[in-house]
Amino acid sequence: MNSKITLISHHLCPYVQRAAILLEEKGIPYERVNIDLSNKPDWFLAISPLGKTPVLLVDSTPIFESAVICEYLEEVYTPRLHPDSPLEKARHRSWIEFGSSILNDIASFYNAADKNALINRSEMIQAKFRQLEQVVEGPFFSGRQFTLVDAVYGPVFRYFDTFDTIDNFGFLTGAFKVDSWRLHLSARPSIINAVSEDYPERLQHFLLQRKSALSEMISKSARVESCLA
Ligand SMILES: N[C@@H](CCC(=O)N[C@@H](CS)C(=O)NCC(=O)O)C(=O)O
Repeated sequence: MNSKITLISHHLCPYVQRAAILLEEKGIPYERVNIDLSNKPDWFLAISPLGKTPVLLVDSTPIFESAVICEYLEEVYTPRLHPDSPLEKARHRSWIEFGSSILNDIASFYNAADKNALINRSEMIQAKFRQLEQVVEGPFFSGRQFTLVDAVYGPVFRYFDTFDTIDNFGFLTGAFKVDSWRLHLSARPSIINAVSEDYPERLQHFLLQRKSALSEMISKSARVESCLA
């Protein structure tokens, strides 16, 4: 009998999106339950030892940590998204870790308290994209086959669709292959469907609430737009 799969989620969480993308790529039916992370329900804390999303409920067994969830789905369901060769698989896992480090940089970018810190963080991100430029094959990370690495970077690039509406931070300057990779990922149905249609508005609202240098830029541009309207 097939297991009943439930993905305990948050609307904006990029780690949740990894699991959602894999579930769709593998054609696994599942239910998604979004929770409010600023007011975690008791039932969630009971199944999430770290209090974080995502949690994958397989029947009644909770699995936490996105990397573990993705490896579980990869082991149990086809098509395989990791390469067969152990060395190549390890290399892909390394670049997945690199993707998580970019997510940390993105958080320190949108939380930066002042303009100098904001520019410094944007340069850190730009440097990481330049490193990626050396290894991306195109159209996807390692050629024509969509892999787990692609599932990790789809949610990373999604942030830049919003950041690009705020200012030109030059994140992808000199990273042409990464830019083209980003475009291919943004057209992939599993990546599009990993968030709800109101994701951009939700992200904008979240960014405004940071009370950071970026929040200030967003409110300034909203003030200018309302003056021009
Ligand atoms: N290492 C974790 C990171 C998950 C994570 O940071 N989730 C965030 C939302 S995107 C969260 O639940 N934060 C709530 C909290 O830390 O209290 C994973 O890969 O699953």
